[in-house]
Amino acid sequence: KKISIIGVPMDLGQTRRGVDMGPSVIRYAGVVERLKNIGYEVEDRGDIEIGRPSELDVKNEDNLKDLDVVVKANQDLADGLTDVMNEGNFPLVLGGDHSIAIGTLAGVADKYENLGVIWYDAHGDLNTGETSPSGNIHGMPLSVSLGIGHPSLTEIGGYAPKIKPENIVIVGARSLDEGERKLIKEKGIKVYTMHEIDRMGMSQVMEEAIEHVSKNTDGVHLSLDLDALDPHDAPGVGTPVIGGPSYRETHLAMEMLAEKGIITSAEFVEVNPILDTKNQTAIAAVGLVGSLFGEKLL
Ligand code: DIR
Ligand code: MN
Ligand code: MN
Ligand code: MN
Repeated sequence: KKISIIGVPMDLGQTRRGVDMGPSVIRYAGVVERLKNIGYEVEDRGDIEIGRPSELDVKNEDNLKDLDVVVKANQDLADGLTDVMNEGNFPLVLGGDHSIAIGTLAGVADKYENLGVIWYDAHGDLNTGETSPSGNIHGMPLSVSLGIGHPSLTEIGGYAPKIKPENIVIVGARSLDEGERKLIKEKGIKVYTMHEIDRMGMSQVMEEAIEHVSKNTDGVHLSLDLDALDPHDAPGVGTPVIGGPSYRETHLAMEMLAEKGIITSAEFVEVNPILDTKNQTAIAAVGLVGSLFGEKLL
């Protein structure tokens, strides 16, 4: 199967500049070569164009920063993904901050009745303008995809919702805002926090997570926020939270996904080279992409 890479140099979903260079440094770390070495045909479709607001980080009356530019880019991304899906290729999206998951899911979920989602993140990304302490749209893509939030976000792609709460699993959570906790309970969203990872180990967590997202679904999207990893292994992120899974544990998670062959689209987001050490976080991302696509030592 052919892999189509789309870069999304978006940094307006949060306020740490530099994450717009994510696609570029992940390419520099050799993502295309890595996938070709495993035997895949790969096309790099380049980057989605991101507009610039006249002034950065301005919240509108609904507590949403740079809404118009984020909406436009996500609409373009959704269209790009529709093309990739129509060609029958595997979409691999490189961020950019996590607000781009809105467009990714808008493009991907359209092709599935019941898309499963693995949200590998230190955070829940379940805020809305009402609950968000920051007004940063990168903290909202999962709720938006559930059809909860500002209509200009939830209606991207021309339909809502994109996904159902029972088809989602969040892995790696250790920072949840009050409104997010409420929504998780209300919707019954399956969450494996660091507590469960500590108790059961990553292997058992992933067994259960895979079972959960593949039960009643016809495809599974992986949305991997590099801030899910412990900051020791992934320092180049805008919102690091101590106490995360290691590179090794995350690597195992990717290998288990590869073994089961359930993933039908993926995105790797939030790599910020300005905050990184010698491109370590992009290199980690490329290692994880390799494992996700079945790379093996022997
Ligand atoms: C925080 C941070 N919960 C917010 N979210 C992040 O702004 O809503 N998500 N960093 O990955
Ligand atoms: Mn659908
Ligand atoms: Mn995060
Ligand atoms: Mn995130």
